[in-house]
Amino acid sequence: MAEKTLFIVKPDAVSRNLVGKVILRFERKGFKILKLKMFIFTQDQAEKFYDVHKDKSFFGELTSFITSGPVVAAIIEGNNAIATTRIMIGATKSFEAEPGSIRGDFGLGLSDNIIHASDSQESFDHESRIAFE
Ligand code: FUP
Repeated sequence: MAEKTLFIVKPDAVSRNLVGKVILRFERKGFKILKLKMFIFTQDQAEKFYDVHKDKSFFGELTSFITSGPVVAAIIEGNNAIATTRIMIGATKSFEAEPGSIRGDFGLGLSDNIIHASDSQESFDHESRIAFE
């Protein structure tokens, strides 16, 4: 079933010139890119984007990292997009993520963990509204 999801190449990956390599994974897998945008999150957008984490100890660190430089957001479409993309990005902690996953292959960080991807239809609706507003 064709489904849409959102991913965001985070500031660490953009500054390390990994945008093309990350996007390539999704094209190679068979997803179609519907929208693509480079921008810098404002503080207000970041706080809304991550509002599920607003009571967590790492919220300040998270919003300051995501606003620290340009990101590249994409909406892609394909079979089972939300769950498949989550498999492709790997575990949240890059240093524990499986080799072969995007985080497992490209990073070692936690807040600087290369890529974000929506984990449900609700988060896709919320996050894509903010990223493509
Ligand atoms: P994920 O969906 O894999 O991006 O992970 P979460 O939604 O659990 O976390 C959102 C972001 O918060 C992660 F990208 C990394 C960051 N984070 C921290 O900085 N510290 C933590 O202890 C947990 C998550």
